[in-house]
Amino acid sequence: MDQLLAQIAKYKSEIESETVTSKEELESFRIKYLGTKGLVKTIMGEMKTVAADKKKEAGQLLNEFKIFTEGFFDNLKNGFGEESGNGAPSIDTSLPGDPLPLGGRHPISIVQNKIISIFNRLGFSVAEGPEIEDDWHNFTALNLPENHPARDMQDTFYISQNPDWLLRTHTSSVQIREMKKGQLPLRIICPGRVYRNETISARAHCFFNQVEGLYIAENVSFADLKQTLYFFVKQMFGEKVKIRFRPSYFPFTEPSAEMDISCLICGGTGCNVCKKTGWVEILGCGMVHPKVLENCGIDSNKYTGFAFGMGIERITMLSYQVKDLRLFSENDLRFLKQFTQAV
Ligand code: 2NL
Repeated sequence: MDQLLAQIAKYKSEIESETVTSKEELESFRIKYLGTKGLVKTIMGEMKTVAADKKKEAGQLLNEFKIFTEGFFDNLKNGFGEESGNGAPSIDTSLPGDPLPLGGRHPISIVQNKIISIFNRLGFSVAEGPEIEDDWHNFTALNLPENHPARDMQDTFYISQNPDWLLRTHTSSVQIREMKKGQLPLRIICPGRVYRNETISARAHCFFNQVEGLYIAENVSFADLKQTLYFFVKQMFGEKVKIRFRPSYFPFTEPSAEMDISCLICGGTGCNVCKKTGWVEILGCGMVHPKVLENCGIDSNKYTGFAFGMGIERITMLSYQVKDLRLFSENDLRFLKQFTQAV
C-alpha cells in the first residue's frame, strides 16, 4: 500500500513536469499515460497485488490518479490548442488584457480628506471618538439646557438599553472628550458620522458627516476664527470666492455666527442654488462659551477658543453640484463612478 502511494506521488510529479508544444507531443503524452498500454492502465493492474482489506482504499487512490492525469491532459490540450494545427498556441498572448475594475473614493471621502489636509496645514490634527455617546458629552457639557428641543426623542436617536445613551448628533462630543484630557493648547478637527432623527429627503438624512474644529489657547480671538475660515474657504473653493459672517445663536458659543460664501454656481448674480440671494451658508461658528470650557475643567479666565462645524454633504453638494443628498448613501455605481479620483 505504502509502495503504491509512493509510486503515485512519483508519477504525479513526473506528469506535472510534462509540457507539449506540438500535436505530436500531445498524442505521445496521451499514449504514454492514457493509452491502452499507458501508465494509468498499468498501475491499475497493481490492484491485484493489494491485500483484500486495502482494496477499497487503493481503488480510490488509483481512481483519483486517473482523474488527475485526464485533467492534466485536458489542460495541455486546451492550452496548446489542437485546432490551430500549426504547433502554435491558439491563445494570442500579445492581446492586451481585460482591465481590472478599479474602485474609487466616495465623494464624501474625497471632500473630507481635502478639508482635513487644509486644516492640517494650519496645525490642526484629527481627533476621533465614539458614535454612541452619553447625554453629558453630547448635550450637557455643551451648555444645552435640560429642555432644549435637540434633546427630544423627535430629534435624537436614544439607545433603548440605557436612557443615558444616544447616537451623537454632532462631533462636538469628541471635542469635549479632548478638552477633558486637559492638554492645552488644543488645535483639532473632528470629522465623522452623526445621527439625527429626520425624515429622509433630498436635503436631509438621518445620518450625515460633519467636520468640527476647535482651537483653544491663550488670547484666541474672533479675528483668529475669521482668518482661519478665510484660509479654509480660499483653499477649498478658490481665491475668487467671497465670504460673509452673519450673527447667529448656538448654546455652546458666544458670540456665534454663520458663514456664507458667494454662490459657486452663479458667482453671486442669483440662481436656484442660492435662492436668488447670491450667497450660500456653509458653516456655523463662534467663540467657545465660557461655561463649556469650565464644564471641561478649563480656566475660562486664562484660556479662550473658537469652534466651528460644517456638514460634509453640504460642501460636497456645492463642490460637485449634487442636487439630492440621498445619492451619497445609496451606493449607485452610476453616481459613484463620476468621481474618478483613484483610491
Ligand atoms: C453647524 C454649527 C457649530 C460648534 C459647532 C463647538 C464645539 C465645542 C464647543 C463649542 Cl466642543 N462649539 N462646535 C460651534 C459653533 C457651530 O456647528 O451648523 N454645524 C453644521
